[in-house]
Amino acid sequence: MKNVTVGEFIAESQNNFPGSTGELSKILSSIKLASKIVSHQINKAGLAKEILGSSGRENVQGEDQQKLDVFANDSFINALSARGVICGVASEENDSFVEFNSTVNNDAKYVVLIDPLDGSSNIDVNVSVGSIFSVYKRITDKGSNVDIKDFLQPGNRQVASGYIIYGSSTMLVYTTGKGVNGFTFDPSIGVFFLSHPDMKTPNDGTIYSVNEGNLNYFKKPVADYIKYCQSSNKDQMKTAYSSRYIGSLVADFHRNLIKGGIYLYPSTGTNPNGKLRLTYECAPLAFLIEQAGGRAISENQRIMDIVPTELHQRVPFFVGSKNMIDHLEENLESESRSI
Ligand code: P6P
Repeated sequence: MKNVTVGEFIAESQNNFPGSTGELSKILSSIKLASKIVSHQINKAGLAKEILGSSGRENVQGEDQQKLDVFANDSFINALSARGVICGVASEENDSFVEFNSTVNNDAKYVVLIDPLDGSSNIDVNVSVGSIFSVYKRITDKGSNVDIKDFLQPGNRQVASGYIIYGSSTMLVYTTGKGVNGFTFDPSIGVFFLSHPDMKTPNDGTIYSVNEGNLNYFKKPVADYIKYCQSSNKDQMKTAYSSRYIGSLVADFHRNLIKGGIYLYPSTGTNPNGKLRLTYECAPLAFLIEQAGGRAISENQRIMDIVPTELHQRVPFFVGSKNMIDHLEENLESESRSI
């Protein structure tokens, strides 16, 4: 495979969109820049104690905001605002959306939603973390101020989504609706190279990723599915499943995307609507997994069809290999029929 950089790939892909004006390409380039900056900080975190640990503040979720959460959030928002191609950003780290109120930005046609650094509490223990992004066309008029309704669109209206995983290597994985491609960062020359072209997730898998400590709080259909995964009854000729849960969504998602598997964050006692946020975590990953041949559902519908009612809305989230999601969905549907 010729060493294609992500910049070259974006430029070549732009030809897939007749009449495109290059704005989406500029957004992806902004995200690429921010991911390099964040990756650099994360990779030296263990040596630069001053960027580790808590910022002493809480985010809108009431979660302890890590210093690197703030750094990542600022890095993405600054990079995205600098190119004049989006009119606003919504972030896990901000109570409401951020307007870029310049004339140039108000004329822009896109909005971006981000989880700038998911799983950041894992950084102090050197576990992989990630950034997640989602891109929509605004629905308000060009030239007007961006509005909350621009950010509360169903996932099936996304024009692009992706993530960056800061792991043993830094990777950018994204889709613009024409398949999923993965790029690995070469820090020696500061370039992302195409390393995983046209990613497809296996229809089946033997990995299930869930916090089994919450098992007693899960609804019966979900608990029954997990018990099925835990069983390895040879009489049923069922392949033994493996439990793999890193506690870092992007890392668990990335492994399962490549190897096959299912990630579950159901509703629990402490999180009756689940823990993960629909707009900047579940919907972008749902777009990616569907483009790679997998599925993403909540308890009773496709993630991409849910119309958000609020920016930080949480939903139960099940994502991964098609056949595994189909099996879980059968459990959920038979339960709802029996009620
Ligand atoms: P729990 C990290 O806080 C996160 O949002 C995801 O990255 C991760 O999958 C999940 O929460 C872990 O949550 O409740 O199992 O610790």
